[in-house]
Amino acid sequence: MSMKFAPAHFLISSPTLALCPPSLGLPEFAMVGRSNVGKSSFINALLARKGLAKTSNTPGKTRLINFYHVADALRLVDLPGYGYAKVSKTLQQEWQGHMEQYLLARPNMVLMLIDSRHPPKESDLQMLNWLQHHARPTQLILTKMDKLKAQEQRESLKIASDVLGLPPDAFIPFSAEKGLGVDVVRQRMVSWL
Ligand SMILES: Nc1nc2c(ncn2[C@@H]2O[C@H](COP(=O)(O)OP(=O)(O)OP(=O)(O)O)[C@@H](O)[C@H]2O)c(=O)[nH]1
Ligand SMILES: [Mg+2]
Repeated sequence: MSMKFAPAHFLISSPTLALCPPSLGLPEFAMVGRSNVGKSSFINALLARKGLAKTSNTPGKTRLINFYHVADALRLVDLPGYGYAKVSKTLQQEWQGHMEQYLLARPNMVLMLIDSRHPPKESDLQMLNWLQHHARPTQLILTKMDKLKAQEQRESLKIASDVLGLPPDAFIPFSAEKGLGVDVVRQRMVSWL
């Protein structure tokens, strides 16, 4: 398929696994990560489409399970963040339940995003352990690298690697702002198929 990941369009928002569209045999890539880590911006960067996925500085922007249909060859799936979304605990737990059901059933690969400016949190460790426990193929991404100086970028990689117990090369450094890592991620996804 074209490495351009185009054309792409928004397909549907599904509240539950049962209401997700049929996969039609297309591979699915799901974004997970804490609220505000940059999942929706990551999708826009991969698709080179500013504003296709709705982003916001207010955590908890993405609700439901959002499907993007890409080049008639694959789908990207934007998920609500875990962590500090500005919504009620009850609602967060409800999302979490639907998200877990979706993650167990469908994606071929999970892209787990972590904000490079902060060490991974307990909730990240839990998510990673959960994905590993269920043997879900996972690619780690360090987001917002443009916010860090070169030295801080290296430190961030080391800290993330230490906290999560993975080698540094398990993480793809990324910036939706600068386009850093876009080609590497696309390559990784295509070679996964
Ligand atoms: N500087 C910089 N800002 C970014 C980058 N990626 C995302 N942001 C900003 O971070 C904020 C959150 O981005 P979103 O893409 O909405 O984050 P999200 O993970 O989808 O958030 P939820 O849907 O609430 O879980 C927005 O203000 C983005 O503009 C990046 O690579 N660099
Ligand atoms: Mg979002």
